[in-house]
Amino acid sequence: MPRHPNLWNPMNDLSAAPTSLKANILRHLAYTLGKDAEHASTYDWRMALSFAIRDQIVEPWFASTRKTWATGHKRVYYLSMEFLIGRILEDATVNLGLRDQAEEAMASFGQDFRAIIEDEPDAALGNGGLGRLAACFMESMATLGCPAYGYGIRYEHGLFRQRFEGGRQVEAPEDWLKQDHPWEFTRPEAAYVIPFKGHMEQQAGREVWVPSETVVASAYDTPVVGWQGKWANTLRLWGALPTTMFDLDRFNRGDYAAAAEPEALARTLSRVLYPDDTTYQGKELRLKQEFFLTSAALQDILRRFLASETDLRKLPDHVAIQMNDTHPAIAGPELIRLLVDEHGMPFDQALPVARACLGYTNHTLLPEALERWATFTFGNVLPRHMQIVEQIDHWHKTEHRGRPHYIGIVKHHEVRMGELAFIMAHKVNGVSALHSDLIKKNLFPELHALHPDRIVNQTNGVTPRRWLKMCNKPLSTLITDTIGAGWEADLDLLKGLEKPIKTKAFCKDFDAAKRVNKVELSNWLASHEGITVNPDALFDVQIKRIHEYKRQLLNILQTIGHWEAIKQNPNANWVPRVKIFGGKAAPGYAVAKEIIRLINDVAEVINNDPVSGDLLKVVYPANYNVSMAERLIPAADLSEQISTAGKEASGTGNMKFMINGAPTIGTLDGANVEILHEVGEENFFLFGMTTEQAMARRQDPEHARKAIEASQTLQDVLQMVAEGRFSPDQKDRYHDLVHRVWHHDYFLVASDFDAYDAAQVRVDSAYADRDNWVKMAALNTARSGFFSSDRTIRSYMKDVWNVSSAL
Ligand code: 26W
Repeated sequence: MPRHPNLWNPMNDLSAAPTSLKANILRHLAYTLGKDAEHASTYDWRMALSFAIRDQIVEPWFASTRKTWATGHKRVYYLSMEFLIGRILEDATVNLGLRDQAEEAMASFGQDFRAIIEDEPDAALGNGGLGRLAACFMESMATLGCPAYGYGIRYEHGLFRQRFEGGRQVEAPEDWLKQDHPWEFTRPEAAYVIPFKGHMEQQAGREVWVPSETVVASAYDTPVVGWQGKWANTLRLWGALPTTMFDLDRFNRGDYAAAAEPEALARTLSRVLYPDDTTYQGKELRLKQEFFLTSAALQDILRRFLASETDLRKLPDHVAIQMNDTHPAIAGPELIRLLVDEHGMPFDQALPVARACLGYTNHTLLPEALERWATFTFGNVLPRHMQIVEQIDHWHKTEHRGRPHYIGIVKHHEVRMGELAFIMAHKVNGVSALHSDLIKKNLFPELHALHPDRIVNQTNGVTPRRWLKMCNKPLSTLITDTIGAGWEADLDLLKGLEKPIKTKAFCKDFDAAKRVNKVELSNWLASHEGITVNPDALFDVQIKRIHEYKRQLLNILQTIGHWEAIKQNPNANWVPRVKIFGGKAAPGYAVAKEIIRLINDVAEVINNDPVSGDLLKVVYPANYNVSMAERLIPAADLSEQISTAGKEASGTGNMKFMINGAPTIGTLDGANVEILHEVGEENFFLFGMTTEQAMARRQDPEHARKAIEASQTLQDVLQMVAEGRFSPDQKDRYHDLVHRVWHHDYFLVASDFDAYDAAQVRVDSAYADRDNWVKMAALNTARSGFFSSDRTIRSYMKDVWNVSSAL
């Protein structure tokens, strides 16, 4: 490590420039980390830099909080079981306008800024789209000066780490809190008792809940700073602590393990994130986690309200609570319980108050992902809430007496959380135009008929600070050089690129920026995956959770067909391709895991084929996460958004690719529909059945067989897989998988195969026309303004929360 003579005594530097970032870094290195620069590791430097940057956030954070109190401004509370944040340090430096300064400071200490940034573990407190959306929303609310709190759980272990063994996914626990986490402030004074189980008793003519278990929810606050540091909000995550730490009697009797039991038991509540976003499982621990988050949040909200107000009937004037899917849908009954049991409000008054505060966002139509609790489990864990749910159900039914087939909350011995959330919310929203329509038509048609103004659409968005400014320096520099600064907070300004795109000079620069990213990714793939790829090949990327409806299978089968075509005619004018996959499967989702293994097996064979050589490579780096997405998206030429129509609620990855100048190959699903509308058909590779066509197609029980028999390519591909071409050590490995395509192809891989294959041929010829391709890519960026989460949040503020900016 190079020595810097002025470093050895940090005090000298401090006195020289007491307010500089450099001085603050050195001060933290010495006084917070207790390290001398000479002996500091990358970790020490990262911590010192993080604390120095955090210091810069504290002031806007205090100012924002003070202003909200002083003006009595309405606050938004975003309740979510998941916040998929990723790394914080670089994002914070970018938003504070300190990135270059921080880089320069670290360089002056002989430290590589990149290495320091990458030393930070991802905060992976989420599974995928829903959790990442919550993180983008937190950043946009701070940018817009919308006073807000995010409420979640401080999971000790976030989403599992994925590695591949013999091509198979193996899960390992994730450990983001193993090192100190510099971004949070422990708030032991913000603690609430969370009751569970027990029974109901009559006391003085009132029903009283006598719980048999309690834990304490204790707060940890992370400030979330918006663009240019004008506003900062709080992400408050709850950790579980025992009400009684330790059983001293047992300890004194020598029963040491049992003595620590209460602590161990309580801690399980915030121990791990459920890694399943596929199937609803009905596990008691999950219900307890959901109630733990929700009750802690609501107690905190009421405490804050009552610090300045007295009349709880005014709650909706000061408080908007958003339920991120049904996971916190117990908020309806819990808010009623707190108002009625703790604050003496009559039920008939409490219900409309609660409803006027609550909004519900639906994120999936998949029936297997919709939460329903057995009344037995629900009543056992939350006996008081079971009563309240029945009361709500009865009240709603009475309000709509005479409906021919009334849709209730409790049915067939189950509590249906979707119906509960719908009935207890004043607004219900889907996350793309198509999805919101399908909610009306297919998911809640009855409730929609009763409440025709309740369902609204709020198309998702992503934050352009993280997903362009931060992750794609070459492109964001070019944009600023071309249209000036300001687009970061007003993404519609990207429209200003349309004119320059008509010039050769701009297109050359745009292409050059993409190439820098592709070279960087190639180098990373070489060092991390040991694979050499040609940076001039077309980088074709599908990154998302592995799920049948997302159809990674369609992609890999088409890849096999393409490989076979190359082998038949290796000297033809092929466009070289690199197929990149990324994503995790839920640990219990066997079919998804089989698809992962197939992709890895296919990669093994294709990548070692001298005939196809550089014309086709398949790479699947393990452990896809937010940080990997930040690397892959800026380097992508083609965005794969190929879900079966009607199944992807929105997608947000699709928007990130568009912003970063990668055209989409995709179906008419989720927000793809709106991307197509914005970018124009000539800049989007559309294929496949519509939602209606897909539904009609399934009516024919022979649809898959017919599609396969009509496609020679698909027949050949399935034959190769079935014969074991990609599993020579176990020829029948994919026998079941191929059988399912023939006979149980619910997601219509076979029926869309030829259309997808043809769209890929269109991609190849478009890519071969370089000038036009670059133009197409650049137009994707220019027309992506709609997909900023600032637009989404503004719309929630107006249509759902009725709250204004405090800036
Ligand atoms: C109960 C198990 C469970 C857990 C999580 C079921 C379902 C989920 C989520 C609702 C799944 C999810 O992440 N949905 C995604 O939400 C994104 C943000 O709105 C959308 O862009 C994706 O299309 C949608 O799949």
